[in-house]
This record gives sequence, C-alpha cells and structure tokens, in this order.
Amino acid sequence: MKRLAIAFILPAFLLAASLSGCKEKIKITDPTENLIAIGSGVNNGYLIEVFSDDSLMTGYNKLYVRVKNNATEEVLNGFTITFAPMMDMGTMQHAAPVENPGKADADGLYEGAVVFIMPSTAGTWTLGVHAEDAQGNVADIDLIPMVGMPAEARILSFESDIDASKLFVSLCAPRNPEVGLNDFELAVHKKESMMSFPPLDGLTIKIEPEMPSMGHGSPNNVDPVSVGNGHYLGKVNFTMTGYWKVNLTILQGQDTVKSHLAFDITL
Ligand SMILES: [Cu+2]
Repeated sequence: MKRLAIAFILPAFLLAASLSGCKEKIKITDPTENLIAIGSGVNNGYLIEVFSDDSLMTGYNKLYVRVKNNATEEVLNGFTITFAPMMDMGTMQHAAPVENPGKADADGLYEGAVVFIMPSTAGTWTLGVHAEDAQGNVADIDLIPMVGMPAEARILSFESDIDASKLFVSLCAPRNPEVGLNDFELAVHKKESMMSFPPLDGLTIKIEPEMPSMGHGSPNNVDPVSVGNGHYLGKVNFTMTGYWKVNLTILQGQDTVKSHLAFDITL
C-alpha cells in the first residue's frame, strides 16, 4: 500500500516540479506591471483597459490602452483608438487636448495622451475610449478618471498677446528631473472652441532656467524646437538640486505670444 502511494505521489511530485521549473524559464512579464490601471470596461465582447505611468494629474498624461477579446483574453492589435475626454462643470462642458494612439506596440499597448486642463475638483471628467478595427468591430467605454493637482504645475494656460487666443503649454518632460542635462519637452495646444484643442506648431520657444535662491542660471540649455504634433524638444541643465524656475518666452515669428511664463521644478 505504502509503495503504491509512493509510486503514485513521486511521479506527480516530479511532474509538478518539472512544470514549475518550466514556468520559471518561460516567465512572461506583464507589460503593464509598471503602469497604473486607470480603468476598464467591457463592450461588444471586448475588454478595454486603460493604464498610465502615474496617477493622473492636471497636465499632459500618457495613456496606454489594451484591447482583449473578453471571452478568450486574446490581446488584439488591429484596433484604432480614439480618446474623448469631457469635463462636466455643471453649467457647461468642455473637452481637452488629446493625442490619439497609433498602432499597438509589440506588447499590444496603444500609446496616446490626454492633456487634462483642470483637476477633478473643478468638475467631473469622463474619458470616452472608442476602439474600432478594419472589419468594423466597435467597442466604446466611458471611464470617470480622477485627476489630481501636482505639487508643481505642469500646465500653463494664458491668452496670446498677439490675438488673445487661449493657449495651453504642458510640460511633458522631465518627469523625474536629475542633476545635469535633462530632456525638456513641451506640448502646446490652442483652444479653438470648448470642444476643439488642436496642437500648435511652429512657435519659437526660449528657455532660461534660474535658481532664485542663489541668483544663478545654468549653461548649455537647448531651446525647445518644434518637432510636430504641438511638441517642442530641447534640453534643460540643472547644475544642482533644489528649486529651479524655468522661464519661458514664446514667439510667433517676430511677435511675442507671451513672456514671463515659468515652470517651477524642484529636484
Ligand atoms: Cu473644467
């Protein structure tokens, strides 16, 4: 009897051990494990999941969308994703600038961005996510994201001194500033109406970092240049830790759009 039990248990044990060893070798890392889940929903048999790098804050937020067959959990790569953020402020509604994702990456994530121009304390944000593939399969979900206020503002809104149009300048990078040269990336959007916030290219942006407490700036900064889709890419040099003010002047041709703008960045 004992021998029979061993004869049965031992192979079962070996099988389990070899299976777990096997699992170890082909361990698949979840591409979303370092992301934050913003929300998900099921529509028309599709599961749509939305992730971000960090909790959502007023300003520029990258979003990552994954579409799955809700029954088989198969990750689907052939969809086109459209974001529709809307804030209900009681007496009125308005949208926000978006960057709709392109094709899914190798992990099946569609990467885009939404610029939340206000925190959730000002009203209720709804984030509509529309997914559609070439065969006309469609899925729609609505999320209610919570948008906080960062300790240091990541978005500046003002009226252009040229034509009084309302502009939004978002700080995309650095997100984790370090001593030395950092990528400095801005995104500029224009408010055309309550529902339309197109990107604004072709501006001239000058930056001048200063450390107010010590009365010095820094060398080797690179003014951000227009790279398309409303984005401007340059470099900012923080020569020590502490509180920095990155002063901005924005021009259109020879005319000043706005001066005396600044982002506070503490590192
Ligand atoms: Cu609002």
